Amino acid sequence: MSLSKPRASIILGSHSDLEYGEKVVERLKSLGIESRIRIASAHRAPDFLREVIREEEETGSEVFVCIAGFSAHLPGVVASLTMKPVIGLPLDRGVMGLDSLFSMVQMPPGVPVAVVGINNTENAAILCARILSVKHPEVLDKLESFRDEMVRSVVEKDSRVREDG
Ligand code: RP5
Repeated sequence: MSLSKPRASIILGSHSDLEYGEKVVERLKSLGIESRIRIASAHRAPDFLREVIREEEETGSEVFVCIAGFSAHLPGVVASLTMKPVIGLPLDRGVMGLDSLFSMVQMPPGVPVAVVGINNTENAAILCARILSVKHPEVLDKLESFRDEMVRSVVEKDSRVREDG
């Protein structure tokens, strides 16, 4: 068991992204991970973003989840300013989310961002948990229970459909 608590930071490009950030926080909480939301646009407040990253690192945060829409350079800029793993969650705010997906995913070699699907708050949180589980066995236990529950649910649906058919 690691001495530090598993902790992540959620950075939003705008207050208007808040509902997505809250979903990520909720899922992380269910997996025993502390997190907090910050708002710091890469385009509108770049110097402030730099401060936010430093402050979040000082809290012991080990992963950054960056959520943004439109020309979503937030996770790429964060990845350039920290050595922690960065997850990008693109939002469907413009051209069906493809604008933000492409802005996040095509990073220059050397500065990776792990990008999940458009609006996929669930996978952003679970990927974050998987990264933290390498160091925190209590998170791994929770992820295993979560996976077992998914299996149970599929098997149950299969047997229900067989019985009905
Ligand atoms: C992006 O532009 C934000 O991440 C948000 O998704 C979008 C719109 O921002 P607001 O104009 O609502 O602040 O930078």
